[in-house]
Amino acid sequence: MRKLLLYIVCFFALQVKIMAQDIQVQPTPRQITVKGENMATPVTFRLEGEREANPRAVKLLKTFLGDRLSSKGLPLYLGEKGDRAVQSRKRQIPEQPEGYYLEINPKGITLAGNDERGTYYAVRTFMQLFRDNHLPQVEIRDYPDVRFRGVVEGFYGTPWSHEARLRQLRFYGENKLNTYIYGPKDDPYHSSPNWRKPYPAKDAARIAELVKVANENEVDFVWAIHPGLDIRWETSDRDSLMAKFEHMYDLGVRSFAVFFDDISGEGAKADRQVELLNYVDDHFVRVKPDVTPLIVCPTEYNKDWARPESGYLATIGTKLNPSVEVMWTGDRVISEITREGVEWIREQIKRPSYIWWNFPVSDYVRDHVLLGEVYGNGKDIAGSISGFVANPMEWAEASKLAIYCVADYTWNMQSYDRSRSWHRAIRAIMPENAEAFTVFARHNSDLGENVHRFRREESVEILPVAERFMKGYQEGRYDERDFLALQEEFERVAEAADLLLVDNENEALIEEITPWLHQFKILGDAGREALVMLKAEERGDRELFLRKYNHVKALRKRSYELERQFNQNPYQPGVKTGTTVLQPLVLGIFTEATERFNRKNGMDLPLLADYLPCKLTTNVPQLEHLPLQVYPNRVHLTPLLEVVKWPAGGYLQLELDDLYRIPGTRMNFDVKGDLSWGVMEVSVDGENWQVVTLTRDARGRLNGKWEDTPVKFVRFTNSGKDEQQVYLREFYVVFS
Ligand code: LTM
Repeated sequence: MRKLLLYIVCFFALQVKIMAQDIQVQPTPRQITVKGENMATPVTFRLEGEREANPRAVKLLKTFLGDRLSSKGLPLYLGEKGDRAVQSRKRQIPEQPEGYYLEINPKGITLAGNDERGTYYAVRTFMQLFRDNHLPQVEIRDYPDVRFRGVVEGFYGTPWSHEARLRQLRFYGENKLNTYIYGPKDDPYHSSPNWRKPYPAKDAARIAELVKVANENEVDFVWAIHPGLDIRWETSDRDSLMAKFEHMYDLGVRSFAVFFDDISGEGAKADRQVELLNYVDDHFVRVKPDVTPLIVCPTEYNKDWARPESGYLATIGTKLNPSVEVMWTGDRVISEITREGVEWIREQIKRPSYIWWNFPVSDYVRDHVLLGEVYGNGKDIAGSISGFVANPMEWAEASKLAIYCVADYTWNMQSYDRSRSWHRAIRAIMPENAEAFTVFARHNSDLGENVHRFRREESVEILPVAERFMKGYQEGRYDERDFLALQEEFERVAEAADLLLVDNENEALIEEITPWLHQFKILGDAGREALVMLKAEERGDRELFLRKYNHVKALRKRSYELERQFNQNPYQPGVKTGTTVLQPLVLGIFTEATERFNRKNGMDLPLLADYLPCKLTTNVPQLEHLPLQVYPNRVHLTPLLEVVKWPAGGYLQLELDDLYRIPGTRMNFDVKGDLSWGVMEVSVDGENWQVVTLTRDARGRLNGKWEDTPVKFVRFTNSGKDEQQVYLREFYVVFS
């Protein structure tokens, strides 16, 4: 008998577990208990508590249930702790900010928040559970790990459009993100030159609309100002900032931030910043009862840049009003956030940090799209931070993939599963074409070489096959199954590109990634054709080999043309896809097959090798790994967005592949004052150097040329005694 009982208990436990696995709520709830079988949704619901409950939660629920709401039907109790409608469930509601309790059973439904936002989130969860006209019998107790969760639109480049922002705010509501910080670097009214001025009427009306939609979605719209590039520590500038905040307040904004990132000189002084911030906090933020705590992004915003000797962070820690939130990007500008790192900064600033996570931002690798999994951040940092906002790509829709995962991670860190979350995100963003989008996204996740040395995994499933195959092929024996797997993968790549290019379920997303889809299609085709080349060469089919050889070369040319046609931003123009695994694989197969063909047939067909006629060496730490853009007779350094700290003796050297005349060089450090600290030199052998005379034009750019004798090396050195803080806006060399 006891055995039988045990079987019965186990059977039901298993059922409950199976059902629990079917239940998908985003972000992953803290505690779900399945109480019984799914029930058919009742025809009507009777809403109790409408008058006391959070009006936004009421509105959302009413819109969702529509005609199903009636004066009869299954009772649905809605409200916050303390409201009459949810009185009987008072003790079940988690006593946590934004926490909620949800219960569904045949007798009734309870959606009870610990506060207004908690009720709103209970409704959001209820909406997700309501699937295929069924509701699970469950009890959920839930609350977030991180107090402020969301997005900081803080990148360089084209700011998001108004429509994109509206879509984002709705997306945040759906995913229980509560913060959107408005701080696009290239909005002149957020930063210089116009931060002192009010927005023109049209822009102001748009911001007012964003605030309204943010409120409807229980998102705090935080408006940030970036005054440090040209601020003067005078009363007039302080008054301008206060007036600007008042103007934003009149538009409905109730949350504010001041950013002092990426500046140098006068604006970067900690004492002055703190004086201003405390003034704003004392005379604006804290005198308005409906304004939330001020947020600041300091100038030393990551550990790599923190200099104890400057006393900067110590000043912030000891003198800044304790209620002001301080942002932090981690151990580096772009880095994974660790427990050790957040504990370290907490010590310095005497408060938990508010994480500004620089992912999936791509403003320093603009030829890539970053669609990979969200991983690397500690699952044990929740207690040591006050907020966590992600800095996205200029591509708003494409950024939703990472934002979805950030919502999941910041809500419930311990349960966060990077792969599960990413797959769910894909289905949420592109349900009909999820498979094709998965193929595209898994080959578009790494950033390539970049100054921040931040890399992401890419093409992980196919990587071992690709490596094994190439090794085998080069050694003369590969596994046919690997060949077929690669063939299949390239086919999927080409198919995915085609399917997505005609997709119309998420047009905004497809529009953003279209250049990369075209490039992806070329990659898939080139991969398939390279494999045919390989087989043709093995069989000794000269004709087929040559046909495919020419086709791959033509595809390569088209890819190059695409690079020059789309995404022509001034930083990293072009369109790169599959750069970490698939592109090198195609190149490897093509090269090996062609070399074999040449050997067997006594021919000299050219290879495709990526040829870079220029090499960069430097001892300026921030300039290491700086990608070069090489054109037929010109090489550009990729501009840097942050301030470059150029030490005394620091040099930057370009080595060309041969001797050339240098009809022009240009450097723009965006420095108004003295530039005599820098010297440009050229050399034939890298040992004996000659100084190039530089002339300064009206815009402060340094121009030079060396046409006397051909040279191979060009270098620029800080020959002074002091470190220089400059921007690397432009640096190019023309050679002929
Ligand atoms: O990260 C911060 C605080 N500031 C800037 C961002 O505006 C920029 O988007 C990222 C990525 O390039 N790097 C920064 O330094």
